[in-house]
Amino acid sequence: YDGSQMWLNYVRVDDDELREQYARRAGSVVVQNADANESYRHTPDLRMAPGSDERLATSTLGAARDELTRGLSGLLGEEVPARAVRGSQAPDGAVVVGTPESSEIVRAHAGDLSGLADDGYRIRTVRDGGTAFTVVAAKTDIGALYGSYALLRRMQTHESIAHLDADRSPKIDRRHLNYWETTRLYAGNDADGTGGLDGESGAIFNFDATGASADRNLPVVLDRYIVMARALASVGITGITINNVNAEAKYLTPEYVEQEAALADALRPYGIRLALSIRYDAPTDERFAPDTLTEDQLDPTGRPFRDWWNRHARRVQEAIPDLQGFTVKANSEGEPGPQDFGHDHGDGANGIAAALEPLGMTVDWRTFVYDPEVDDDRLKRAYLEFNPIDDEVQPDGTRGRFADNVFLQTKNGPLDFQAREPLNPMFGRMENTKQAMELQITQEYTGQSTMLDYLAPMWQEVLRTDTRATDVPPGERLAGDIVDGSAYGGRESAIVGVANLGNADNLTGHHFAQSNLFAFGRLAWDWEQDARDIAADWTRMTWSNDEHVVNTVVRMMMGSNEALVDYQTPLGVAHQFTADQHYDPNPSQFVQKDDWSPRYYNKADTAGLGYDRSPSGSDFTSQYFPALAQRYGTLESTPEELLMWFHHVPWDHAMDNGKPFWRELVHRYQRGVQYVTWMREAWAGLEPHLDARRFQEVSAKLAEHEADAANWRDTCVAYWQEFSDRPIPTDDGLTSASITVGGTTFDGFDLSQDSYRIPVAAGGS
Ligand code: BDP
Repeated sequence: YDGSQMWLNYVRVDDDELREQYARRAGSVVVQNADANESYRHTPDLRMAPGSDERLATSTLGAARDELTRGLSGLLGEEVPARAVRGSQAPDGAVVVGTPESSEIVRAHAGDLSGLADDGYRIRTVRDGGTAFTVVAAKTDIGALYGSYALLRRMQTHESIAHLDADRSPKIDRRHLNYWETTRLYAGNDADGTGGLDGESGAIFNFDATGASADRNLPVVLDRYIVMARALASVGITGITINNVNAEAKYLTPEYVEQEAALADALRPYGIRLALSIRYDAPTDERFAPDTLTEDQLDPTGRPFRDWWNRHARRVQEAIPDLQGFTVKANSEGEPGPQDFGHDHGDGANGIAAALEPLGMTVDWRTFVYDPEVDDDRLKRAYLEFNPIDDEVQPDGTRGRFADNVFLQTKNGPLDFQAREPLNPMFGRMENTKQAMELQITQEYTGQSTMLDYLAPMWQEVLRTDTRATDVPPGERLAGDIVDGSAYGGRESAIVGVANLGNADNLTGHHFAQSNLFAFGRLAWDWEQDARDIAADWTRMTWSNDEHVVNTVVRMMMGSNEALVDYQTPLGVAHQFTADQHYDPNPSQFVQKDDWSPRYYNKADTAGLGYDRSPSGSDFTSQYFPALAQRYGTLESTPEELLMWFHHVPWDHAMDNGKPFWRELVHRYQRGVQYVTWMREAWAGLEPHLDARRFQEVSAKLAEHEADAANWRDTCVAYWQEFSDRPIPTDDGLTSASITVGGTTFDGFDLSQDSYRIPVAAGGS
C-alpha cells in the first residue's frame, strides 16, 4: 500500500465477531433521493482524467452513498450494496443516511434535529418492530456526509456500532485551509526544492492555463483531487484558498478561473468551497487591461478600487457561485497594501470587504506584519497596527472599525510557526473583530517532509492557553474559546491551516505528515478533543488496529514535537534556521537584515542566551493581559519552556531542577536526539506488522531525521559554547549516549533517568 488513500484505506476487519456485528448493522446502504439535488456542476464537460480510479460525485448525498458502499465493502470484505427504498420503512441492518427533507426514513426515525448545528450530525441505532438499523441524520446534506465518515471511522478504529446515539456539532464554523503552491524559496530539502511545504513532488493542483485555452481539453479532474476532497470532508474541512498568500494575479484571469471552476465543481459535493489569495494591487496588473486602474486609484476608500474588486469578484463568482472569498496578505514581507497609499489595514480590509459584501463573500485579512525598521522587537508590530483599529469608537458608539465580513487571520504565535511559541497576544485582545487562527500544518519550520513531527500536541497547547482575560476568572477564556467565538456570544468563527498537500503518491510526502492534516481537521471541528485520541484514531485508520502497533506509533507521535523542540528550539530559543531554507540550523548566521537572522533571536553573548522581552527589555510582554504580562515578565515566573522567548538567560541561572541553565540546555538537545533514536528503533520493531513499502519509506526518513537532529544539536551546542565558555556537561559513571561537538565526542549523559531517554510528554500526558 502506498498511502494514496490517506486514512480512507478500508481494510477488512479481521476480528470475526466485530465484523459480524458490523454486517448486522451496516450490511447495506440506503440513501434516498441521493441524486435529486444535482445543481452541483457548472462545467458541462467536466470529467476525470483518463485512467482514473476515482470518480466524480454527483451530489453530497451521492458522495455519502459511494463512500459508505466503498468503505463498508472494504471493512466487511464483501460487496455492500446501496439499496433503493421508498417510504419510511428501513430494511433490517441498513445504514440510512439523509436529512428530513431527503429521506422519509430519516424523517420518521431520526427524531428532532433542531439541537444540531447546520453541519452537525446524529448517528443512532434505531429499533423498529423486528428490525434494527443505523441512521445517519443531519439538517443538511453535508452534515449527513460528515456523519457517514464518522460512522466509517468508528468501524475503521474497531469500535462497536451496536448501540449508537451520538450528536456531534462543530465548535468552529469555518474550517479552512490555505494552500501555498509556490514555495521554491525553501530549496534544499527535497529533491525538487519544495521544502516540504506542499508535501513533496510539487503542487497538488495542476493549473495550466495555456493548455486549457489552447485545445479546451482541460479541465480534467485528477484522482488526487478527489482523494483530497474525500479526506478533507472526512474531517470536516469546509474550504481551501488554493494559491499562495504571496499571491499572483494570474489566478484571477479567465484562463485560470475556468480551471478553478472545474476544481470547485469537483470538490463541491464534499462541501469544500474555494477561495483565492489576491494581490492588493491586482487592479493595476495589465493582464486585466483594458480594465485596469492607475496607482493613485488604489485608495481603498475610493469608488474605483471598490468597484474594480466588485466587478472582478463578480466575474469569478459567475464561474464559482459558492466562492468563499479572498485571502489577503498586505503590507507584509514586501506585498503591496493600503499603507502604500496612506491608509491603514482597517481601510484596506474594509475596501475589499465592501466590494465582496453584496456578493456574500468574506475577506480573510492576514495580520502577519513586522517591521524592524520601526520596532526594536519584530513581534510587536501586529498588535500595534491592528489593536487601535479594533478599539476605535465608531460614529454609532460601538467599537471596532473592521467590517462584518472581515476576518483577521492571525498566526498562533507572535513570530512565525516555530515548534513552540507563546500564544499570540492578539487572541483575546482584539475583542471587536472576528479573528481566525492560522496554524501551519505543513512543516516549514518543523522538519519539512523529512522529520516526523505530530503537531497536534502543540496545537492543543496553543488552543488551551489561558489568555488570562481580565473580565473573567482564570481558566474561563482559553485561546480556543476566542477562536470558536464562544467568548463573544457565539460570534461567527474560523480557523485556518496552511496545508501540506502535494502530488506525492501519499499527497503529503512523509506518511506521518498525513496525521497533521487529519489532526488539524479534527481539532478544527472540536479543539477540546485530545491529541492522543486523535493520534490513536489516525494510527488505526492508517496503519493497523494491532494494539502493539497502535501503542508504539501513538507514543512516537505524542513525544515527537517535544523532541523536535528539544533539539531545535529548546527552552524558547527560536528561529535558528538557515535563512531562506528553514530546515538546517545556523545559529551564527547574519543575513541581509536583522530579523531574518538567527542571531537576532538568540542574542548569544558571554552573559547568556535569549531575547529579553520583559519590561526592561523590548517590553513585548505588556501586549498580554496583565496576569500573563506579569508571568512572562520575570525570569522566575516564566515557564521554562518559554524562557528564552522572554529573557536573556544567564548561563548559570538555576533551573527548576537545580541544574545550571547551560547544563539543562545541553541536556535538552541531547534528549531530543535520543528520542529520535528511540523512534527509529521502535519503528524498526514494527516491521512484521506493517506493509513493506510504507515501512521502508518511513524507516528511511527516520534515519535521515536522526542524523539531521544530531546536526541540530551539535551545531547549536558548539556555537553556544563559544559564548558560555563552559565544558559540555557530563554525568559521572553512566555513559552510552554521546554528543559530538566540532569533531570531538563527549560521553556521559545520564541515561538511567527516564527523563533523558524519552521526553515526559511521550509517556503519560
Ligand atoms: C513565512 C514563510 C513565507 C510566508 C510567510 C507568510 O517563510 O513564505 O509567505 O510566512 O505567512 O513563514 O506570509
